[in-house]
Amino acid sequence: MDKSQNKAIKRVCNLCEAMCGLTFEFNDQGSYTIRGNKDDVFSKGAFCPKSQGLKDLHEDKDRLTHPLKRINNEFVRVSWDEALDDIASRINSIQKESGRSSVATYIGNPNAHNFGNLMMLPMFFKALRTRNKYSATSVDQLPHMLVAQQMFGHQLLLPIADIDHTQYLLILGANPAVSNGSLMSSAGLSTKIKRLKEGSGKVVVLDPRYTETASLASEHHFIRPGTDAFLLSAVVKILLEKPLKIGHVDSFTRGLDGLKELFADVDINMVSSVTGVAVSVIEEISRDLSASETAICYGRFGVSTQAFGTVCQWLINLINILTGNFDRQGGVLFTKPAFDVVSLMAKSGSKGSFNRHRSRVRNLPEFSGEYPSATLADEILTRGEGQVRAFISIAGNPVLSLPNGQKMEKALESLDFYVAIDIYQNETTRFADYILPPSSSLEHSHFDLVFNVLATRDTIRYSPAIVEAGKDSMEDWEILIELWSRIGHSMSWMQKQQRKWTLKAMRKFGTDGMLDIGLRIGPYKGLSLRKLKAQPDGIDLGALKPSLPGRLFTRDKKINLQPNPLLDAWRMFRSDSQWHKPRVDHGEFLLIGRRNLKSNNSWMHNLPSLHRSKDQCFVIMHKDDGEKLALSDGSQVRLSTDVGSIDLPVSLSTRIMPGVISVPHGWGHHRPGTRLGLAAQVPGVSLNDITDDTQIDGFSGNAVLNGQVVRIVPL
Ligand SMILES: Nc1nc2c(c(=O)[nH]1)N[C@H]1C(S)=C(S)[C@@H](COP(=O)(O)OP(=O)(O)OC[C@H]3O[C@@H](n4cnc5c(=O)[nH]c(N)nc54)[C@H](O)[C@@H]3O)O[C@H]1N2
Ligand SMILES: Nc1nc2c(c(=O)[nH]1)N[C@H]1C(S)=C(S)[C@@H](COP(=O)(O)OP(=O)(O)OC[C@H]3O[C@@H](n4cnc5c(=O)[nH]c(N)nc54)[C@H](O)[C@@H]3O)O[C@H]1N2
Ligand code: SF4
Ligand SMILES: [Mo]
Repeated sequence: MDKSQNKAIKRVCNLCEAMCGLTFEFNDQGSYTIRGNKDDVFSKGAFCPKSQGLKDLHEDKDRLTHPLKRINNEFVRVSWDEALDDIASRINSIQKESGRSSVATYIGNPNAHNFGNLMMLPMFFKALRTRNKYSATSVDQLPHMLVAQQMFGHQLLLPIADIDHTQYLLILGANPAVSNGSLMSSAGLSTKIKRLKEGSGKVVVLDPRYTETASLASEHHFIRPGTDAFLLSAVVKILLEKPLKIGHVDSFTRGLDGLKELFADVDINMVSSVTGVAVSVIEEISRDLSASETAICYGRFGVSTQAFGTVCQWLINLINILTGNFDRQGGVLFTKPAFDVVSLMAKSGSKGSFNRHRSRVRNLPEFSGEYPSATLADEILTRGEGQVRAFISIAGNPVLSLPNGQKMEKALESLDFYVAIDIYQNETTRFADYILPPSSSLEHSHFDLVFNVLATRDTIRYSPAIVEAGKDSMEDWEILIELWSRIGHSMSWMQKQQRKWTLKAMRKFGTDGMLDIGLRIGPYKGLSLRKLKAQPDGIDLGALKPSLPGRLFTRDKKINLQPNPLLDAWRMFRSDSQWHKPRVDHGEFLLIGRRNLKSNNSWMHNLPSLHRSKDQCFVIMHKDDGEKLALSDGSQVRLSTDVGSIDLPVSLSTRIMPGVISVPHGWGHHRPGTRLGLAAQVPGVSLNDITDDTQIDGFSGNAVLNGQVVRIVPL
């Protein structure tokens, strides 16, 4: 099909969680422009500058288009068959020699936006049968998922903020005006926040920096990094001291007894001195949360990637339940997605698991079959039985994304065998023996399996390909299935036959076939891919509605307010006495991160349309702190930790809490062996060269990326 004949193709952007509907308008020459689709049932025309990167990404000369094999330290082009056969035989022989778990895998963030991979990965892992699985989950939202699994019975059953209908929104550790929202898919969030404030509603932001979101809100208060668990426990204590109005959730909630006693000795004055938030503010927030007609407590990345991230997410759920805002319009609710992957996972026994086994080197708990990524390098570098010898990364850039990236580099260098499925030869994949590049996302159809589960409104949209796929190209999932069909040992004749049939069926029906089945067996009767395709602007399935207790996946169909593991996390938090008086000496600062609207984690810095903006990689420091260190705007400083040091310029500001510095991650692309022409010219260094991998949420193992102590000296 020659797509250039079409005037316009509608497609959902796959770059972030906001799922904006876009229109690709073609001219007679077959070139196209990208704009927001006003008729889109979900996003109604909202979009951001990153959308322009879709075209750049497709046209990027540095984007790999055929398999590469390392021979004598040079990457050379090889055929798909040669690569796939050799990789499978190497993996098979390493597993045979050193055991299944001697091969590790790492799944990066773009997989969450990739329908084919989400469908294929469980099968792939089943064939690989390694315990050494890692992903970006444990440097991000692991606490959300762990808490959901413990309280609601399913790792993906996350309560979603009904931002379209609420009166009061408390935001902690999130900057949706830049990130466009996370675990709250909703296009045009800045407008929604502004509208809420300008109407009768109220938006309060607690953040160590006066962020872009804070500037849209009714109120902003600085909070000391890493101390949200204190603040949230004070709010819970205050709520429990008043008569509760839990609403209909009361009849299917377990564990209300004894909750008040658990929080009885939380000292609000102490909380105020630890967090830096005034007692009156803590009281007002508590009052507003319980007195507003509808209210939401929403805490995201900044509160999950801290020392007590699991406690934070548990307390946030408690707050929404105790204020009567759970499973209620204007509060938080569960979605009813047309492709109900939540129920399908439950049927296949994937509701989530915790602590069934522990990692070899640091004895960290597994979650849903994965170990915390902060210990991936340890498992590769630490000798002994069970050491990882081979590695497969799928759309991940652990060198720039995991704490202690330099240790990760050493680990990758030491491997016997490494295969990367990735579109770039970048900081991580340059160490690979093979890089297998998938086709560009515009070359195939797209469907959001995960983010429809996390959206603030139930809708469904199908995204066709925009351009014709290259002749010799393979989609991500096709690479996976070809590898899958080649790996594994001692299969029975029957198993081999089953694999052959599955391979044949998958090749024939593809991702669209899988999508069609998912829709047909989903909760909306009569839906099919054919019907969906007939609606290029999507189908609106309505606002979020109460769904409990039916939607719960706990055995007793009750919400568990006090699951034992979360009580353990709570006790760990309460007994960490050293932490009650965090010490920051002269010249030391608490580190927080920062995202930029024209960037996405570590991998969109090679795109001309996003590249034109100014240098984004600098330190933001409070003016008074800068003066104490005799710094002025633009001064170079050295940031160091026990792990390493980096040099960056500072920007002095009053829009950050004194004693705190903010640095973005995902920069530093000029390393030898990368092929990122534009990105390599951008100034910047990798923040994760100094973040300490031993600092984790002691309960879940999630990385601490906010609140680490950094020493600063002027250069
Ligand atoms: N200090 C600090 N560290 C952080 C964060 C932070 O805020 N501060 N944020 C954390 C968060 S939230 C996350 S999610 C992680 C992300 O961590 P990762 O997922 O490891 O890293 P990304 O930067 O998303 O890199 C994505 C990789 O996928 C490749 N890629 C892009 N599209 C495709 C595709 O379609 N197919 C394939 N096969 N490859 C593709 C890119 O080239 C790149 O190598 O980083 C975390 N690390
Ligand atoms: N433009 C752009 N959009 C993105 C991404 C990107 O890199 N660029 N990445 C995507 C990904 S993978 C994710 S996970 C989402 C994340 O999206 P969000 O969850 O919105 O996270 P961030 O934008 O990192 O904002 C985190 C906020 O937490 C604050 N913070 C840091 N430490 C603390 C603390 O201890 N307490 C409190 N209360 N606040 C703290 C930071 O100052 C920051 O403002 O964004 C996604 N969208
Ligand atoms: S907000 Fe996210 S989904 Fe929307 S256009 Fe920007 S990158 Fe794409
Ligand atoms: Mo993320």
